[in-house]
Amino acid sequence: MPHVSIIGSGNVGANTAFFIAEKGVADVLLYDVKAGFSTGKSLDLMEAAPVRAYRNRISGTDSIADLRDSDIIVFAAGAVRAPGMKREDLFQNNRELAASLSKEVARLAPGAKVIIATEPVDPITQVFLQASGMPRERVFGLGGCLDATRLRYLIARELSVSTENVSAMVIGRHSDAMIGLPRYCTVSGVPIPQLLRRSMIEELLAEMRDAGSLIVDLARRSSAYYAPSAAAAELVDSIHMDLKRIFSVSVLLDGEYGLTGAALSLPAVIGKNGIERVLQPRLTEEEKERFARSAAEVRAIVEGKAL
Ligand code: 2OP
Repeated sequence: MPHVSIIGSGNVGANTAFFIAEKGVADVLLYDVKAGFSTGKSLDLMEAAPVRAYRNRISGTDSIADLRDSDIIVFAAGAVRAPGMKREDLFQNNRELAASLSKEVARLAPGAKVIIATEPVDPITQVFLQASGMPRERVFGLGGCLDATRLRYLIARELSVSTENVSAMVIGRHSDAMIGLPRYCTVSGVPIPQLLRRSMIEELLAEMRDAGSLIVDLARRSSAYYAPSAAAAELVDSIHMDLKRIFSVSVLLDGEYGLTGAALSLPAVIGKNGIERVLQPRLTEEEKERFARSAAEVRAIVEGKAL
């Protein structure tokens, strides 16, 4: 039976396991370098099973060798932001970890589909790909789909409608430069520019952009993890069940909009093979310029050049 493993049993890792189990998708193995951490977390999660009625097993290990032949791996290891930090401030800290663990993943589970949740997600996705030698279809990051779930909530809140009727599209960097595409955001099929004033749309886009930082500032001790975990669990579900749902994920560009060599979010069909197709929504010239600028920024971060 194909299995799902999570590297890093902190808030994002453990909650992703919880959401996967609650949805009844698959058994989950948690791994963390901190001795006993994953076993402790998995015990806590399993002791909730009788009440929450999930039937999947969540287990924990201190041995990375147990990840052998995993079918899906969520990479959630590394430092998270403290108040006042930008996501890119984490790059120096998290790049070595991602590079070394990616080699272990390539050795133990060369056929795995890997979802990167570690920040800054676009450069870390790229580092993981380069160090592991795995193909872009099987290593991609949690970017635009997290931003889109936030925007869906904000649009629904503003219009007093169910979030279920709202869809949203956000592409580009998972950073202050993220690109929301209002004309591709709909409420029951109706594009939001027909429902909200331009100034209100701008306000909602700014709220989405600042959501991650606001949560760190308010909570003081941890960055967001419920929405990131929920988005990661949806990706696992779409891969495991071969649903071919469309999510905006951070993918290494290979000619999209004439660009290569940087990971940025674009909508993609996610199924049992990972990314099965990358979609290229029609962009305005201004959006294309912003997207190209973001690609250059991600390249500069990965190459260690100052922005
Ligand atoms: C966010 O909250 C975790 O940086 C991530 O957007």
